[in-house]
Amino acid sequence: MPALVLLGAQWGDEGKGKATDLLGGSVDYVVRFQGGNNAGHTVVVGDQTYALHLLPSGILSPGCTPVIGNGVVVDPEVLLGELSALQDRGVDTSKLLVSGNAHLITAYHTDLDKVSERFLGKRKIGTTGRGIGPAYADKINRVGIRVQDLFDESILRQKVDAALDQKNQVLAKLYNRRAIRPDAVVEQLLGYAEQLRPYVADTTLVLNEALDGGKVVLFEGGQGTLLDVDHGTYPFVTSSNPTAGGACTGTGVGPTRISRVIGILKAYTTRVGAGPFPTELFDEDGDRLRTVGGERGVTTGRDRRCGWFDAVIARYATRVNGLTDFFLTKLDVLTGWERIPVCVAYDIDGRRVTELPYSQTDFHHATPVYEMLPGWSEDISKATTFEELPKNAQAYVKALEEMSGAPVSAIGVGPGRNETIQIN
Ligand code: 2SA
Ligand code: GDP
Ligand code: MG
Repeated sequence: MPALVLLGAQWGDEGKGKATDLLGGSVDYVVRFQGGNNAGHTVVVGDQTYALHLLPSGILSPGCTPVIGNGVVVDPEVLLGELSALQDRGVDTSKLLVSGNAHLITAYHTDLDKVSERFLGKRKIGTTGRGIGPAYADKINRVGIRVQDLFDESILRQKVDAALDQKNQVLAKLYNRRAIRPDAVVEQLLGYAEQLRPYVADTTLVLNEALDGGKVVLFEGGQGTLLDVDHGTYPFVTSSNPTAGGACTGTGVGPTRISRVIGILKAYTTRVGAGPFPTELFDEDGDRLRTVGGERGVTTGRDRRCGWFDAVIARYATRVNGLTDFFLTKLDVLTGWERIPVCVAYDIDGRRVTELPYSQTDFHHATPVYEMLPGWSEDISKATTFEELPKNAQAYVKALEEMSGAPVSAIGVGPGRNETIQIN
């Protein structure tokens, strides 16, 4: 198993952190390839709960090298803060590698993120306010600052000048705000340089050499397929590619190296931030999913929107990622419902549609067509084999597998490392 990808098959928060941690013991490298500290990945180890934002979840597996790839946007202050918080809890962080080509999130990116959301008003995206969109915009606009720029003061000054030139005019004219002083930005960034230096590497070379030497590399996605800037519910998306192709561009590892793409799929659906969500519930069922599932943003603390499982979305995730298998998470949260609705198709202005519509107008008009599956009332959190699950829970998993187009290879029945059923 040379390289494998693990990614979110819905709108994020499917349980990728736990799944990565589970595989952490059997892989040599865990690599983040997109996004930044907008992510919130929860890992529960024994009685300890870790919330990781920028660091790969593999940092909690002692034998594993965590890597931040070139496709990630790095807020240096957040990175150093997260490292020292883990060090305080006794976690060894010394193996971390950070790509010199990764772009930096600076204070002006976070400011711009917050200001532009405020100006969008009712039309806002509901971003995490972590500067993700503005940092990626600068990267594409070729005025981004990269990690390696921290080690060449003259280049850093030129780049910060270039980045701020246009921004200061926009800030003054459009938002009536004061100009940002390039000198102050440069001073702040230089202050991080020496602390970051030991971690910085040519991670593309490291990963390809590791693969040549027979090591196993796991690419850990942030957010989820429907938040992908190309394949998600644009414009209500994040500014990167959390789909499988992002693992290649975000690390410099070619697609021929990847032999497995695992989609993490929640047994129901959640979304945080604005945008269409056909199976969203506004009733007691939605409240119950939120409460029992603990559906609250790990980064921002926002309540997540909750709804029933949507097979149209799961099938779409199989298609755009070329998924080989699913980890089905949070099955335990569904315990106690007499009947569980599952969305098998959409009704769009009287038409029955079974594939995700590419048109935004159609998707906004989509209403779910439900099939009712029988529920179960037994506690399943102690189950360790598929056969130990109640018959109706087994049938629910089988039905989702059939509808989603790829086999289920693991089932989550609780947040802990051991609360997982492996299926061979
Ligand atoms: P951004 O900040 O530019 O990436 O926001 C754009 C959209 O992407 C959504 N997004 C997320 N959705 C789910 N989980 C995320 N991580 C945190 C978590 C979120 C939190 O694990 O709970 O704490 O609120 C995440 N990150 C970005 C975001 O809601 C926007 O819809
Ligand atoms: P991620 O962003 O995909 O890593 O997911 P988050 O950490 O944002 O949210 C998933 C939440 O569900 C976390 O609190 C996990 O501890 C928890 N979790 C993961 N798998 C399971 C499961 O199978 N059952 C239950 N009850 N909780 C789970
Ligand atoms: Mg999350």
